[in-house]
Parts: sequence; C-alpha cells; structure tokens
Amino acid sequence: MEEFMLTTLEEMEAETAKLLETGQKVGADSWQQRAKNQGSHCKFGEEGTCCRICTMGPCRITPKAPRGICGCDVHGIVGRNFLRFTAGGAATHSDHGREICHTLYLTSEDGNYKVKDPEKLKKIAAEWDIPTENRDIYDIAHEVAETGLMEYGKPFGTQRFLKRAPEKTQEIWKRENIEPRAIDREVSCAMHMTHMGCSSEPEALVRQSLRCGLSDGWGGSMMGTEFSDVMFGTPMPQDTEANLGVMEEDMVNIIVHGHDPSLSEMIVEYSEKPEMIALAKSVGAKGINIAGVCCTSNEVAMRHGIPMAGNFLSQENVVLTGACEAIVVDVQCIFPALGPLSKCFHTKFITTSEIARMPDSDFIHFNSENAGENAEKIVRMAVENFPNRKKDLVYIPKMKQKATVGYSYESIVKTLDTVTNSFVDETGSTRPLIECINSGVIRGAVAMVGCNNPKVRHDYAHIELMKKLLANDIVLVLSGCSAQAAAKAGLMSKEAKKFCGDGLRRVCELADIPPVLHMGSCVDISRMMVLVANMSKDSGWDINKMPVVGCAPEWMSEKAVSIGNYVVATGLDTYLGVYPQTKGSSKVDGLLQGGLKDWVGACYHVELDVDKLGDSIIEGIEAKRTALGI
Ligand code: BF8
Ligand code: SF4
Repeated sequence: MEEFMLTTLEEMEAETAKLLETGQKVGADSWQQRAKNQGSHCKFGEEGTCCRICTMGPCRITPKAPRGICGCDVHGIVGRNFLRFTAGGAATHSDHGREICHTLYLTSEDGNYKVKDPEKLKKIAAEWDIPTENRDIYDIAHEVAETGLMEYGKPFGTQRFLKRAPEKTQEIWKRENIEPRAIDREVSCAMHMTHMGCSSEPEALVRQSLRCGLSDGWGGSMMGTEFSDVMFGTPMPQDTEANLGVMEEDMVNIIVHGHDPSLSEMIVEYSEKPEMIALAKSVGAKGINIAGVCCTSNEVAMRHGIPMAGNFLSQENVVLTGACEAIVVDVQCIFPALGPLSKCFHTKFITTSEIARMPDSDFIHFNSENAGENAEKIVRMAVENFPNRKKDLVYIPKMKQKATVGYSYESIVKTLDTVTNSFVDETGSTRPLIECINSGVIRGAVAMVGCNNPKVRHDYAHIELMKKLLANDIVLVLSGCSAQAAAKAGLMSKEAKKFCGDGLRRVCELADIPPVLHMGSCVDISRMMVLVANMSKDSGWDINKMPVVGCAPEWMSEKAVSIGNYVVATGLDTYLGVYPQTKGSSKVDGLLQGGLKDWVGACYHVELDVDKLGDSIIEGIEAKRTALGI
C-alpha cells in the first residue's frame, strides 16, 4: 500500500500559481494582487486608535494629540472600536441563527423544510419547558421556533441556553455582570455604549464585549446550530474529500458558498433529482457535482459528505479552474471580487440573500417559502451554463484528500464511548474523553477555529500548529476554515494518526477516528461550548481549569472576535495568530491579554510566530494539568 502523505503547502501554492496564470490570461484580479496594492496598513486603523463615530472627527491619537476633540483618550477609542467590532460579529452570527429560527417556524409535513431529528427537537423543547406529550411534531417545532425568536428581543431575563453551562460558570457570568440578555439588546446596547458621548471607560467596554459575544455563542449561534440539526439532521461521521481536485472536469460543477444551510440543503436535494441529472446529460455532462467553500461547505459536508473545494482564501480558485458553472452564495465571507471574476469566465455568480447583494451577480431571492422552486431554478441555470465553458481555460488541480467529518457533540460522545470499556455509557457521556485526559494518554484538547488572512501564509499556521499539537498528544476539534485547511492537507483522514504521539494515536486507532475532529461551521463553535460544559459537569473540573483551549491562528472577521469573546468568557484561554486592532491601548490590550483572568479565569494570548504560538499552547495545557494534579 502506498504510504499516506499530506498535501504540502508548496504543492497547493504551485497549483494556485497555475490558476493565477489562467486569471492573468483573462484579465482577472486576485486577492494576492489586491493585498499587494493595499501596501502597508494604516497604523491608526491597525492599532485601533482612529475614531470616526462623530463628524467632529475622525480623530487620530498621536503623542501630540493624545485625546480626540471630545476629550476621549486612546483607551476609550480602542475599547469602543473593539466593542463595535464584536457587535458586528455577534449580530452577524445571530441573524443567521434568526433566519434558521424562521425556517424552523415554517417547517411542515409537506413543505420545503421538515423536521429530520424529532428527538433533538423534543430535547430542546423539554429544556425550555415546552410541552411535547401527545403533540404533533410540527406544533412543537413552531412553538420552539417562536420561543427561539423571542430570545432576540425579550424584555426581561437572560438567554435560555445559559442553563446548559456548569453552575460555576453561570455564577461567574452573574458575578461579572456579563450574563447575556436578549440578543438584539446586547448588540443595540453595544452600539449605544459606543455612541459619541457614552462609554469611554475600557473596563466597561470590554465587559460589554464579553456579554455581546456570549449572546452569540450561548444564544444566536447555539440556536443556529441546534435548529439546523433539527431540520437537516444531527451530523454523524461520514467520509468525504477535500481540495480543488473534488471539482469534476466532465460534470456540471456547482459551488455552494456562504453560511446558511437552508440554501445549500435545497441545492443538494435538487441536484440529485433524476430530471436534473437527465438535463445535465442532455447538455453533454456526466452529471452534477456539488462542492462547497467556507462554512456552507462545512454544513453540507457534515450532513451529506458533500466534498469541500476549499476555504476562505480558496474562493477565487474555484472560479479560476474555469470549470465552475455556478457559484451560489448566501451570506458572509463572500468576496465581492467574485462578481467581476466570474465575468472573466462562463461562471454564473448567483446571490440569493437580501443581506448580501453584490454587483455583477444574478440575484435569485431565496427564502423558506420559495426554496424548492428557486433551488430548481438555480440548478437549472448552472446546468444550462455547462455548454458555455471555455475548454481552453479549464484546469482543475489534481489535489484531493480523504476526510472523515461529522463530529457533532452527539457523535463525539457516541464514538468515544467505544474507547474505554470501563466507561461504556448507553446515553453517551464525555467520561471516556476525560479518562484519556486524566491518565495523560491525551494531554489536552485544542479547539482550532477561524479564518484565513493574507497576513498569514494561506493555511500555514493552521497546518503547522495542528502537526505540532498532534505530535504532543493533543486532540483537535475544528470548525470553520480551519477545518477545511486540515481536510485539504489530509489531516482529517484517519491515516493522519501517523502524525500523533503514541497516546493519541492509540485513541484514534481504538475509536477509529481521525486525530482532528470536524465539528462544523463557525456557528457550530456552540457545539464546542456544549462539549466543554458537559466535560466540566462529568469531570468536576471547572471549565477554566481544564486542559482545553481555543486557538484562531489566521482569523480575520468580526465574527471571529465575537467567538473569541464568548470562548474566553466561557473560561477557555484563547490563542491568536493575528493581532486584534487593540495594540494602541495598553489598558484594553492588557485586559484582553491578562486582566480578563481575574474576571472569568481565562484570557487571550497573542503570538504572531507560529512555532512560538504552538509552544505557548502546549505550555498552557501542561500548566493546567499540573494545577489539576494530573
Ligand atoms: O464563519 S472561518 S472566513 S467562512 S468567518 Fe468566514 Fe472565518 Fe471562514 Fe465561516 Ni467563520
Ligand atoms: Fe473625535 Fe470624540 Fe468624535 Fe470620536 S467621538 S470622532 S474622538 S470627537
């Protein structure tokens, strides 16, 4: 048998260079070029020291001008910018969650969307004191959805899902006054606090940043994940493939990109209809191939094994293959560049959401009511576009790797139950994992998440850190573009266990799992919160004492900061490979990288050198083990 090899970054970069040559032939732009055009970044922007929240400004802080015109100092300005950044992320994730609530509200026996996991629905209903006995499943779904929607604007109380956290964590949130109330309220409150003439006190601004983040992670995102599972199924392990080689030269290639599974689920369903496949054959294709980019890709890979073409900084590459009939997008992380780029090829760039309208696209408004009809229209449009391919521009890199995905919380506990016989538990618990950590077979766990960022060599930090951590017997749970980085390289293949230390390798063999577990999209970081919450309950260890940390080595988006804030506020130290725009304030930066420990027992750690970042993660995990006496 051939020895298993990872796909190296050099191989991926050589293929990207070839694709960029095609781009040059047709006069296409690229992020690589645009990043160069931008030159070095504005120092004020990068350090967070420019304020433009009123028209007396913009004010920029320098040694000569230490205060804005209103008298706000650098700490107030940096703090306000950080809070607004967080609010942008929390609003984005949570609005995605809200869309999912609306979709759940519209489910019906014979509608576009149905309840696929009634057990999960009933479990949530019970948690929320919604009666389930002798009720039609769709009645329950509608009441749960409506109750979920109320979480966005309820006038009193805090988020319902907070009760899932261990008591100790809930006490910390209460003590620190960061328990999230209605989700929209936390976002609005952040905007209010950062209006001209409101908060300029860094502690208050950072505190609200945590609360706003928590409303996302334990509110909007958690509902997004849970209700997606109810409608589309809770992910269970399955095999798929990743990297550009998943595109097929002789098939109609439809790329789904964005975040909301309500769109991609329908596209997948309609692409499998016999009449669509017949249509594809009638235009000379062998069939229809769906592949994904970004978090939409994670969603459909986790539930259907749909292959993953690439992550955030690969999105232009799929069009540059010349073999993409349509790139269908919903919301978030979509380059506006895809419009003009698609025009250089035969590719249809199809936008579907009023939230993400872009020039040079075909807009087909997609919502829960017209989902079936419009999914058919989109698939048809892509298929009919196949004969327009310019054959001389087609180049699909051969690279692809196997990946096993689908590790929802439920599937992790089920799978790991097989590892230690003494802890077999019918209902599933995290005890086998705790046993592995307690005995030191696994030293700890890292939740590696987040984006790509041209400030970091594409995927380098993700892949190098993963290899280093695995070799040190640290298990990885992944989501977002980090997950796709792993899958493209081959680290999500079960054969990647050869990169692990002896302990982790043994666990992978016994449980038959890859050493990096794909937990889903970025909203699915809520799955990781449920995992650590239950690990804490099952072990008796406080979350902030467990040898488990978060890491976002190539992050770029506002959403990532919202996530970081709720992960830290939940008690997990979080390691960043890109500096937040807070360097300009020793007070804000000091809180984030230290002071928060006194509030929630965890904080951020920023290190731009990948190797050193890995070392400090390992040191952090070992220090937690020592403190626990394990
Ligand atoms: O929400 S990891 S680049 S795709 S923001 Fe975007 Fe970042 Fe990717 Fe998903 Ni998450
Ligand atoms: Fe300048 Fe103050 Fe206005 Fe900001 S709020 S732009 S610091 S005057």
